[in-house]
Amino acid sequence: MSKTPIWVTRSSMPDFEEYTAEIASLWDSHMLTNMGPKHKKLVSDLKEYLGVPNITLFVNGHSALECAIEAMGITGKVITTPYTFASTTHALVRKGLTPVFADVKPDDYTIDPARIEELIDDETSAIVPVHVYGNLCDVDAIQDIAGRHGLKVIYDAAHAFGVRRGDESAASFGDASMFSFHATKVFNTIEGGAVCYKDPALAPKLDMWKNFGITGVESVEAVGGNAKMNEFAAAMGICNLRHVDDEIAKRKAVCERYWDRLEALPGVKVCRPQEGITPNYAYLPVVFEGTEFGATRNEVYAALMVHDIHPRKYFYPLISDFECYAGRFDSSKTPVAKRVADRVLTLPMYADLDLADVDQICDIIADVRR
Ligand code: T4K
Repeated sequence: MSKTPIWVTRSSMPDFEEYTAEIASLWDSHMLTNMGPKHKKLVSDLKEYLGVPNITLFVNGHSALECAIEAMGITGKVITTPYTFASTTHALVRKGLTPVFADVKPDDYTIDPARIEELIDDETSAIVPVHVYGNLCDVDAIQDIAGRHGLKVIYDAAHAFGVRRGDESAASFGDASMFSFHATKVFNTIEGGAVCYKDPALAPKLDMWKNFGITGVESVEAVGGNAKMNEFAAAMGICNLRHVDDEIAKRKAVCERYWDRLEALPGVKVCRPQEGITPNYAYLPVVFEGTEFGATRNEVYAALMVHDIHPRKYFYPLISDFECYAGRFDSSKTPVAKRVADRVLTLPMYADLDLADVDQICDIIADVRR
């Protein structure tokens, strides 16, 4: 067993020398932020890697989503999922929108298209689904609904960097997709994020919203914020992108070891890759069916913590049960999401996690059963 603690994830980093070589030129230019050369290079590298025509970088994924909402002029109600990280719903609420929660599918925990249409009314302007854990939403069904009702679609693709359906990257669906490049993600820029989009007319709007509404040296057209990615973050992205395919291959080996071991246990549900999708192995969610498994999710959590192993309950509590939203939502209206949130545990998952550690974690889980 490796040295503990073992955290739910561990940031991947380039070699120190590779990063210092990348940032050396900043000591000549003294240009540390505001869309400098590193930022420009990362934009072009990411366009190529993701195969998208338009991408705008941000200081983090959350700000990217808020700016996309502003730039696209989303208003009123937005159909979304309660089974996600706080950021997705908070972005909507902070921009004055009303989230309307649709339930998720029991197989991959993404929004259930069959539950969307019944929630649409005259005030609905958009759908914000989440490719949760890197599982791709049912993008065709969602596009069909959006098309028939004249709604915009913005994907929260925070977990889906590198995921593909055939030749299409996860960045190519809907009107726009937001990515997180946070330290805990498959591809990181320390903190960072991006919006990929179809309509090139969005580019100047996103640039304006992320830079105080400034459109020229003497013109400020909107009450924008500051959400720019700095040069050190962009340099980290340039380095990490060189190794991201390796990163994903190493993650695959870790995931497969977990799946093989855990699927042998009754009452344990893992999330195998979806049919026809090239996954990125971002997270290792496991659902424990207490009666069949012989222990609850919380008992498994406690048993691992005793060994200084730190899984997380991503995503519990359900957003509709957050204290800050008390009295606003009813989580019993999304029973599948509620059920999964009450039973899920995301296990330690990162490229350099030893397979011996995976075995040890699986042994501890197997031993918890009564
Ligand atoms: N939408 C979705 C669906 C998201 O999941 C997220 C973020 C967003 C939007 C917003 O994107 P960003 O604005 O963050 O770009 C973490 C991340 O901070 C967050 O980015 C992520 N989702 C969320 C699922 O997980 P915490 O509060 O659980 O992270 P924390 O600090 O407890 O870290 C977890 C573990 O990661 C640590 O135990 C150790 C390891 N770690 C952490 C950091 C900060 C590292 O190895 N290196 C590090 O630098 O939220």
